Amino acid sequence: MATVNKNLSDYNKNEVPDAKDFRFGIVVAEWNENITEGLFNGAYQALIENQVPVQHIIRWNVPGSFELIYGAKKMLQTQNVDAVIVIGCVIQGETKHFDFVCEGVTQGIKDLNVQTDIPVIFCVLTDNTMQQSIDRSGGIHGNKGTEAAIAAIKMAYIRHQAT
Ligand code: DLZ
Repeated sequence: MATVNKNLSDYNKNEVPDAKDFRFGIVVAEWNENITEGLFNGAYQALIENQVPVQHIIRWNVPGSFELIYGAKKMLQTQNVDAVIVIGCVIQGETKHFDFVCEGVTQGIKDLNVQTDIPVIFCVLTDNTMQQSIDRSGGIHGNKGTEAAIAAIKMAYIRHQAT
């Protein structure tokens, strides 16, 4: 059961604010779909378990992690959301492409957080192997999508409190 904080000074990292009135966007990259679907399921379930109504969750797909920047930007511009979660998975290959995609998406999402008033939560795995990603998308190391959803609820709460 979510615990409701009364104001920002009461903020406690172990408490999840009441999320039933918040709206969330989730942008999901199709590259490494087996991983990003696991991350999405973790995030979606965590939102539902924290009383977010199904109709308050909007999902959009984009081709790859690099497109998460544009997808999140358009989501912020066109949808009534309190936070956006971007979900992707970049796995190290033989070329430098990994570095450029990781750098690009990280900086792009950082820029959105600086430039706009709606928090964008970064749920992009940047792993050396597919196994590492499997382990973090519902495997032995948990689900980073779940953690991203809790972060999104906390940031939506902070946005509304700190006005
Ligand atoms: C091209 C590419 C490669 C090689 N690897 C990945 C990856 O591991 N994860 C991912 O999400 N996307 C990858 N992409 C696609 C890029 O993110 C992007 O979709 C293309 O460069 C087109 O802009």
